[in-house]
Amino acid sequence: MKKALRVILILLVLVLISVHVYGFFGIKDASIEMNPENLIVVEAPDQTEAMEHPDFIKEEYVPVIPEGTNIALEGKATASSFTQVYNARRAIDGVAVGVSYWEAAPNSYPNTLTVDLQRKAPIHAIRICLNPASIWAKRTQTFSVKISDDGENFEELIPMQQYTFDPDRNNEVVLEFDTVETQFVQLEFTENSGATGGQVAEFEIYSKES
Ligand SMILES: [Ca+2]
Repeated sequence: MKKALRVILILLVLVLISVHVYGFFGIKDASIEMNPENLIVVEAPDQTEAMEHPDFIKEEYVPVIPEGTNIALEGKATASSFTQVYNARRAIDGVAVGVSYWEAAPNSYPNTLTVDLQRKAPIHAIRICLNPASIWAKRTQTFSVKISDDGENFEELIPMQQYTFDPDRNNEVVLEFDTVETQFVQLEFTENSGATGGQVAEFEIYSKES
């Protein structure tokens, strides 16, 4: 009888140990964790939708190219002054990017930039460009437009006004007017909020008669 009791006790201890060990290794718990039904999936916000929000979209700007031909490319440019290497020729070389621009000597207003078209021609628009890169931050420049047949006696075509050059709008200012015949076109600058003198990367003068 004692022997039977000892066997029962041993079996009971073995059962308890096996349950304990089974639980100790957590096999049951691991299987629960691996079940996809028990996973909590946290979804990231939809970034595409967020980036398409109107507050994050820049209006696409299409550069304004006047009708006709830019005849300034055939002309000769002079200026009242220039700084470093930024001479007047750089304003009519057809390149608006990089360092191809004219800049007047510091604090020497008024500054003039003049193009001799080499002949009298009908013109109806001018386009003044700065480098369109965003490093050329938004600025204002105040200038007038004058014309002349002899390069000495100028008459005002467009009065002195302040214009905004904005890299989000190609850093360009386009002025259109009734066709006039002239050989010389001059810009006279009195202010530039982004530098100490007038700056022009391209001074384009448009004619429908090339
Ligand atoms: Ca240029």
